[in-house]
Amino acid sequence: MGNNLFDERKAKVTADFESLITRPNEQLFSANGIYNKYKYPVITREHVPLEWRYDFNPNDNPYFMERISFNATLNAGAMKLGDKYILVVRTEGVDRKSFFAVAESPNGVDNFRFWPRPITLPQVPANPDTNVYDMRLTKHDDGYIYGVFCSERKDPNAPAGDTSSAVAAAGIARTKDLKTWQRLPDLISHAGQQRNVVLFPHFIDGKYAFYTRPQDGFIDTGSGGGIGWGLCDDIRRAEVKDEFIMDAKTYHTIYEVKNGMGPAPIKTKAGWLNLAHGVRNTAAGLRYVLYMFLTDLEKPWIVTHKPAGHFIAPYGSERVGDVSNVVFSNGWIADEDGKVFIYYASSDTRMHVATSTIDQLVDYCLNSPEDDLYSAGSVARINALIDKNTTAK
Ligand code: M1P
Repeated sequence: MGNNLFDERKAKVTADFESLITRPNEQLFSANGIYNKYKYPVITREHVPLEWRYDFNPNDNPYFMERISFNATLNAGAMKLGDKYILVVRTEGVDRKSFFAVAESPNGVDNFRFWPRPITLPQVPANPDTNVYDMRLTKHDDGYIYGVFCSERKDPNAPAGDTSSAVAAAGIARTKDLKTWQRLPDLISHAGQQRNVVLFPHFIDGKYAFYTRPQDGFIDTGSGGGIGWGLCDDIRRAEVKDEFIMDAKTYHTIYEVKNGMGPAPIKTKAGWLNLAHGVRNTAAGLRYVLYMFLTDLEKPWIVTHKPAGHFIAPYGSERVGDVSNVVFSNGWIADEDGKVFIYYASSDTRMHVATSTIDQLVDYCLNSPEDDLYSAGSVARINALIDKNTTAK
């Protein structure tokens, strides 16, 4: 016997889902001319496949209700696989656990569809992850695709009754096809904790190179002073014995409280393009923005050009979400023709894309004034531009 409620709801939910997934995106005009944003987010919690959410058996689920619900899709790693634009999405359930799931698009700006199953990530024996998130993907010289991510576990030294203290470590897994993953031991470093760790794509003096973010505690970086750099001999037992700060957190900047590397950098003739996040404190809480800088081609740990202030910030509807006033990026894709797809999450809730080109981003880094850390310097830079424009007339 048919079940009208089940059939009607299933038909409507399926039709709404397909129309969302296949909705064309629209590039918006860019007043800044540096990148273009798009009208719609590229992946939201509504993009999570229906098979992961509903029991399709009318006898077991006569009301066609969600059995497993999702809270957010955010902080995705990105890469090109063949001609597909791939995101490895931090997918978070309403149970607050996040995991990784691959979604692909034919054009990088819309029609993202998840692969049939989430990634089954092998565990480190005897030390399972409580939560995993923010995977950075690196195609390395050694032939593997690496995913370096945050593995969070309860702090074993937390006092009795403290049920929130946690420890963050850099988890490492590798694959050749994004389907089957080999888990390696977590990165060992001599900082208390690590998050926002990124593997550089090339060997440096025969060693693996990591961007790190040493931190004293789970939230506070404390004496961990910024984005670090360190080498390791063997990725199968990764240990960074020495790390130094290559991009420091700095008083009265957009990275005053902390910062962290975004995706693995993009190689250009002018140097390596880097995208990072910076955090400052406000009366309304922490504000996370994205900033860019160039590093030396031969010595990618040396910053050569760094525009002042943020590159992308949470504005308008992006400002509101699960953790408001946040933009965060750990994935971008550079196409062969020089087009760049910057994937970023807003307010820890949904994924967006902004597009630009390598030429534009290099121009932005080379020709935008640096922060000289004083208001008077900012005024002097504005006056210099006005003088130039006045003389030009
Ligand atoms: O909630 C904002 C971001 O907070 C963390 O970033 P950081 O380590 O720099 O503070 C991360 O947990 C990130 O996932 C999150 O988006």
